[in-house]
Amino acid sequence: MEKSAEGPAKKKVVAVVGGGLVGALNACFFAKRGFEVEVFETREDIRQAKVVKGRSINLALSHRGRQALKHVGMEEKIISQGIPMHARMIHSPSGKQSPIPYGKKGQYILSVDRANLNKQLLTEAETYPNTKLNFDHKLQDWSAETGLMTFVRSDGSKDQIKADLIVGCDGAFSAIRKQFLRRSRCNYSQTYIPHGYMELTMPPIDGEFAMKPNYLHIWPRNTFMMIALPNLDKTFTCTLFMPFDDFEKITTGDEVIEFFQKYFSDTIPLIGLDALKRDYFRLPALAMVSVKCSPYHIGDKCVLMGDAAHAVVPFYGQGMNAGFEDCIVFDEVMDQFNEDFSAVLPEYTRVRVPDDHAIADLAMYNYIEMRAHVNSTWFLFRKHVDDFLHFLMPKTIIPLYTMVTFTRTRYHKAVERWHWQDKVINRGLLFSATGAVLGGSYLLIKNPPDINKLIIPAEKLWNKVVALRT
Ligand code: FAD
Ligand code: EGU
Repeated sequence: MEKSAEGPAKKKVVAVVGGGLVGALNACFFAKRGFEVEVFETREDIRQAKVVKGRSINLALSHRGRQALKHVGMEEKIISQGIPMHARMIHSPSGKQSPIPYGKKGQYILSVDRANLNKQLLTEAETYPNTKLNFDHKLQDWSAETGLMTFVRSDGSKDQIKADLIVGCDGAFSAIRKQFLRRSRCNYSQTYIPHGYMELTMPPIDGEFAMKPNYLHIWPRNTFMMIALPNLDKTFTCTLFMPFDDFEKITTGDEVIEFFQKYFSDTIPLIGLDALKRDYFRLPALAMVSVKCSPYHIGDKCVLMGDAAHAVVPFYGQGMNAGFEDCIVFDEVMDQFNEDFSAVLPEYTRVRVPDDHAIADLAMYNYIEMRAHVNSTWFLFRKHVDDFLHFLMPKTIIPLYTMVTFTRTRYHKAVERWHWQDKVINRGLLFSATGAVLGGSYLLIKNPPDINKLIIPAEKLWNKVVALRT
């Protein structure tokens, strides 16, 4: 099923380094424009591999990611293999479950299988005759002066290849990015958080999902947190987030059970006692890193996208979504500047850096907030307050997660608006408080003994609200 690329044939060669989620999608974007696309990927073809190793089994796909898939005609196919999650399901320590919808009826996110998504995108890229996938090609080095790349293969042989444009989609530990760090006026920061994550599988019970399937299940426990997303095979993938120190404190099967008994007791019968004891020790907890850099380009030769440009901690479910949106933004700038790389690349950096940095900050902020004081009661309370304010003033107050998850509002604009909304809310509260004080003073004059009974609870409420907004 070969299809021809749109527009007149162009000879320029675009090398996409990394055939992960963003690399495979980007190959489609460039192929659609008629470039000669060469994808280079370290791993063997995952479509042939028996076991695909790597991070997280499933991911939350939301609006930004879906829009990018739509650009290359893949949205329907991918969503048909995703499981809609219309709400979060908050699990309290006692096992009580409370749903909180993501929004109105049509607003939901999708749980998608990472390996399947990656395979489908590679297969789609291959349907373009002007795309070639090169597996078992690990980028070792490249020259920013000449654009010459050196790849090593598993048999030890080397390949040297030149391209007109190099697109670095090689993930959080990008080899392409290394050349950026050697240059003057390149900014870079990387932060490992103290938490690690571990994935555990919850099998089906009697052939059915062990919990309600159309939810993002969350067990918020301050420093510990667990999240579960449904899979098509009726399992759930549970991801436990916890400080590395605490992971290491648990050394025996009995200690695992004791720990789960204390914090996630409702999941023990669902994951299974023996499976839990075994799986906890199968793989060590994995690290999470946040990476920021700028600029995203070197001259007219090279550009970074996806985790290579901005690895974010997963506490907003936006890493892949942001990387997919990178592809749309680049595509838009290509239209604007007629595919002139010397103009497109700096413009891409200019428009995209503030947004990627904003989502990196938001994800880190949410990590800190969750870790500091988010238990199940607090989580429920906060979301209900946000949703209530939205209900009262639907045009004025839009919850941050709504802007991030269900719109393509530029991430940095979403943050600006969030700060502005906070001011509006605080001012609103100030008016009410001023009103209360004035009213109170009047009452005080009229009827002195009663006022204390009125003011003391009001003050308590006010303090709660202040705590909430900071
Ligand atoms: P990667 O997926 O890392 O792909 C990079 C590719 O480059 C790989 O195939 C690799 O083999 C290849 N490569 C690396 N080095 C070289 C080299 N030298 N030469 C050639 N090839 C190379 N995001 C969401 O949107 N929603 C979620 O719910 C979500 N949940 C997450 C949960 C966890 C626990 C984690 C850790 C992340 C989560 N993310 C989520 C983030 C998401 O996984 C990443 O943002 C996404 O995978 C980035 O895609 P990428 O293609 O840029 O990088
Ligand atoms: C973490 C790991 C709930 C998948 C942030 C919400 C996540 C995901 C939330 C993982 C949370 C946290 C949001 C979505 C999503 C919530 C969101 C986090 C998917 C603010 C596979 N987060 N995640 N926020 O609102 O906007 O439901 O591993 F627990 S989806 Cl940490 Cl919307």
